Amino acid sequence: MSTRKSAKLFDRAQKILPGGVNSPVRAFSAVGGSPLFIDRASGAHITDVDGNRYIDYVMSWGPLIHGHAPAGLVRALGAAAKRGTSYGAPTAIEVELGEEVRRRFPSIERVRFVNSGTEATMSAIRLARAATGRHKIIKFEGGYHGHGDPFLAQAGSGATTLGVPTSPGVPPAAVGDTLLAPYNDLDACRTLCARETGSIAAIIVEPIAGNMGVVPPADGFLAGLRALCAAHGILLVFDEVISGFRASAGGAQEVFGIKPDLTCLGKIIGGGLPVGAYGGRADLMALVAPSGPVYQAGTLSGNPLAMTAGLWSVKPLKPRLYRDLAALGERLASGLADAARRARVPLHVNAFGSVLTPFFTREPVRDYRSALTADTAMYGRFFRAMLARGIYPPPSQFEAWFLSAAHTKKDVDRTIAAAKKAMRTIQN
Ligand code: KE4
Repeated sequence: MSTRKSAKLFDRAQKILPGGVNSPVRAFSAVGGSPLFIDRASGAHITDVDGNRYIDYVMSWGPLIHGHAPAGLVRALGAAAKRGTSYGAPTAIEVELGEEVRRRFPSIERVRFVNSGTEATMSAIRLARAATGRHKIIKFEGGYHGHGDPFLAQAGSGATTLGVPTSPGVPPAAVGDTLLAPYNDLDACRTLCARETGSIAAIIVEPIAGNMGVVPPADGFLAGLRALCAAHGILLVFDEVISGFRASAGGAQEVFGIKPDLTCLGKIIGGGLPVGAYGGRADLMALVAPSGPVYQAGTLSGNPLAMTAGLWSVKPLKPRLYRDLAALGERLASGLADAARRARVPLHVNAFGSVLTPFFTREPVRDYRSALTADTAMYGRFFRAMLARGIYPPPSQFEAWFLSAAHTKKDVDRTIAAAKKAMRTIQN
């Protein structure tokens, strides 16, 4: 399998793009080798510029719950583009998508569309600070909420993958109000709330963690956070950029029956085009400009192409899809675990519906510290062995594998067969 054209493009790319990429995790620096340049994709498959075809489990990091380039989406985007790509003015379709979001997420009484998950979380925290008059926030070790300054403390995803959980360039003042607690550790949160009583504006949490790898919430964790926030006048912010429309059509808040004060969305809500959103209680959102003084704006916010892709993606989501995705996810998770068992490779697979992460560690992974026990070098060898067998997993141990409606049982069984062979080659 030649990857000569990708290698040549990567050489060229590194002369203009920092690290040759536009987002760090894509650079393969955590798994070795140089990144594949993708030429096209369809359904559950991507094809690189050398013509190699793979079953894709990155799926653009989550937005593509219907798979790559569904025919209906391509048609809808073509028709929308003919009417113009962006007006910088209100449109009917952004209202329609907003109403659809509220239908799926009853806690979101008002919503503002932005262009990324980062913008959504940055704006939600600004709003929480304005609404409470408080400055501090609690985030969780290994939680990733985009690259906004306040969040780059013990951040997950690419920040952990690169071993730089706290980034240079972030002045101490920018994270000085960011308090950290281990994920799934309610006692640690209680201690922080008691110590900092009256100064915490928000607790921001991935209700199903995806950026230290997949780590589901422990029983009672989310309900405990909800009660803690109510007791201390703290706003509960669910970062559902991954779990929104992914864990269910109403996200993790529907699955666990928890009503946050604010929710951040992204990924699926844009169907593969740049969209983020934040929303929640009407009294809070009324503070957002121009209805209130909290400033936030965006040239391309709510642009008609992205709204078209988002509406096309979220409108047809039905419970049956989630049942099918969960069954496929379970099949893949147990198949990977079985492959590791046969090869005597230490592996702990965390899964939730259509997302999962195989951690190369003996111990259960319940938080960032236990996730960090994973053998990232072994994950790198596994990644390369899978790539050589036509499977494209996330190029990082600390990311989620994503399934879509386009993945078939045959794809999953092919993946498991490849894993059985790969596992036999990765022991040192
Ligand atoms: P974006 O700014 O990348 O659209 O969203 C930031 C973000 C916010 N919240 C959560 C829970 C997220 O997972 C993300 C982004 N996710 C990563 C993958 N784990 C994006 C991939 C990348 O950085 O290239």
